[in-house]
Amino acid sequence: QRKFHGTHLPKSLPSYPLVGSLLSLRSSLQPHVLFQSLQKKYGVLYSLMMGPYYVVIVNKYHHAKEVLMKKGKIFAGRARTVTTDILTRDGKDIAFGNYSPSWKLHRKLVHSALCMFGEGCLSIEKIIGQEAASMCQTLTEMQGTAVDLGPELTRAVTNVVCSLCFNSCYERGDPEFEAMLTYSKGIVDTVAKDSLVDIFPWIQIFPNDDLRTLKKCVAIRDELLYQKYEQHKANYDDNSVTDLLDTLLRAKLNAENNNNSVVQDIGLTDDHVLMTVADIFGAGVETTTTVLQWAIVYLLHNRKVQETIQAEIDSKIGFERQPKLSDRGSLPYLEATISELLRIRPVAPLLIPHVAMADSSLRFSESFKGFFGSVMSWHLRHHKLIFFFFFLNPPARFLDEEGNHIYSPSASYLPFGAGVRVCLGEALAKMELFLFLAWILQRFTLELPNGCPLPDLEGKFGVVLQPKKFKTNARLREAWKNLESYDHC
Ligand code: HEM
Ligand code: PLO
Repeated sequence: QRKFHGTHLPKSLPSYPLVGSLLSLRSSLQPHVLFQSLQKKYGVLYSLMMGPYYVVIVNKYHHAKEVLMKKGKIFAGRARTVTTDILTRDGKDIAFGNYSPSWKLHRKLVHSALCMFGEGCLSIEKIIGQEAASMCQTLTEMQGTAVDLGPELTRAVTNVVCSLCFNSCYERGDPEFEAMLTYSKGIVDTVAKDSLVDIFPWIQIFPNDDLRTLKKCVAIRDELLYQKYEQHKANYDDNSVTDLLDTLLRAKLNAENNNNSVVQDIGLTDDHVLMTVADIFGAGVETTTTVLQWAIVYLLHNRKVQETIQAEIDSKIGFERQPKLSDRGSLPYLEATISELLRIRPVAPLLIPHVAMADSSLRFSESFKGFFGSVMSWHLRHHKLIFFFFFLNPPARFLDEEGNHIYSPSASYLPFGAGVRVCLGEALAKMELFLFLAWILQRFTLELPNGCPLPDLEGKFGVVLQPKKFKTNARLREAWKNLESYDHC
């Protein structure tokens, strides 16, 4: 066990040899709710032993600001765990990889590839619009039936990120897409969810179903990725770099032309390139799809919110044209609803745990190299409010007196994190959420099918906080009943 000689260490949960504080963490509550509730007893900054790891739970904005921004670089490390190592070939990706020159380079490359889509001819707005049209066509065909919209939302979001990463997209029923749905579910169910094997790596010597599933799913994902990589290498043209994989290949080829040995040093090996694309693909699909599903849960629980958004869309866009990104300013209630969704059901309530890479301190406490600081963003957004009632609140808190959207009503609203490790896909995710929801609500009213219970509000905690499966009936609104078809992907 690590020895601390600081004077003001945060109050700690009881801890025992080997197991650390795990006995105090046994609870029916999900981790983000449990961590929030423990502060009543232990204060806003408290610590615990996750097996052999010293963890500090940060509950207040001023501490989070220190960890994420003021000392962002010091706390920019990530924990190496058994499951994330399997997923990322030992941390050769962005999200679970340590702060390093290669991590910096890959973030920059992804950033530049995402910017390329902001303006270029393959504008992101056009891509999302095509996918929204195709999705609405399918929803029209499914009308009157109780359906799990999950796969259709996933296909739309996957196709956006597929265009960005590989310049390709999936038709409905494509076997490769079906395989992707299956492996991705397997990964989400088994990776980075504070499982015992991540806390006590030696446990992996015993048979472990989750680990077997994870390895199988990662192998299927890698096979698909490898095929895309080979196709891109074969067709690579320096004058036509149109997607993320080409952008990474260009950087790799340039480095190889300059000096072969550099490729290893700066992290442009095949493994690094593949793991960066895998991250963006995985993050791009699972996060946005999850928020869209929460949006439907929220609208089914709050019919009035849905009606208000529809009235706003009807008066500002009407039925003659499709929603555009430039409508964001004139649809403040929809924007406020999205902000509210990200507050009450953050995709990553605990962010991704940050690790101190050097000795440092947090206000009133000392910390040491290797100190594993989990930034608790959940409570940062929830203090003064009672968790179970949030879904009953209309999203008015994100509107000012004139009804304009307030982007950040409180400094502790951090759904995408902040500082050096801030989410790379924030802008993309916001564009997608706005356009997909505007398209859907312009055309459909989302209803609870007869005999189905209202969807569960708690969700399933894991690497993303997902809603449980539920069914919806998307009813075509009167104005659209005579419309024949939409553009296809
Ligand atoms: C990291 C939220 C969508 C790519 C993160 C983090 C959060 C987050 C909380 C962790 C920040 C930290 O560790 O401090 C969200 C939410 C999304 C979303 C709420 C949707 C509404 C996306 C999309 C992409 C993406 C669409 C891809 C294009 C990433 C990457 C990281 C990340 C690569 C790791 C950054 C790093 O460790 O340096 N996101 N995200 N995210 N996100 Fe997102
Ligand atoms: C989702 C399942 C994919 O198959 C692999 C994958 C890659 C990147 C991960 C993502 C999963 C879950 C959401 C994560 C994202 C990186 C950043 C994002 C953790 C595991 C968030 C919300 O932090």
